[in-house]
Amino acid sequence: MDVYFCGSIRGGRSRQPVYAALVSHLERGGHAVLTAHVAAPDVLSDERRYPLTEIYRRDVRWLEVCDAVVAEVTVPSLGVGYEIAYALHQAGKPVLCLCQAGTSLSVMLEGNDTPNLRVVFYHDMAQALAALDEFLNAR
Ligand code: 6K6
Repeated sequence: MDVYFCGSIRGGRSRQPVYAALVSHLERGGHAVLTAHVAAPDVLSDERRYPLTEIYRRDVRWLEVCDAVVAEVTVPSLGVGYEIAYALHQAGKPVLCLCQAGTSLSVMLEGNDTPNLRVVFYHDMAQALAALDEFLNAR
């Protein structure tokens, strides 16, 4: 599947190692991750050379063509929130949100009963990866 992976960039990079583990797992499973750069340690310096409008338009195009969206939402990010809403309500894509257990997640996600959305709180990486596999296997 073509997977659009979302993770915080300007919202804060403290979960970058988790993003990298999720993207590696997806790629090992044979999926194409359109936004693998989100998991790269140097995404900010790498992508700074592109015009911001180009980045926005490319990301929206990928949201339109992907098969599924996976968002790691532990670190709050306006961009990730925007992508989730766009994926659900403009592009009609299934969305999995993964959040570290114990995080005070926005009610706009935790209380969201949109049929195409699944929110999973995980205690460790094994749980996160199992939720990821279950979500993609159901597509
Ligand atoms: C440009 C200037 C400085 O850094 C950049 C590179 N920025 C981005 N490159 C690619 N995707 C981005 C960039 N900024 C945000 N996004 C998208 O929004 C990604 O797909 C992330 O899932 C999400 C992160 O949003 P913020 O609000 O945390 O940055």
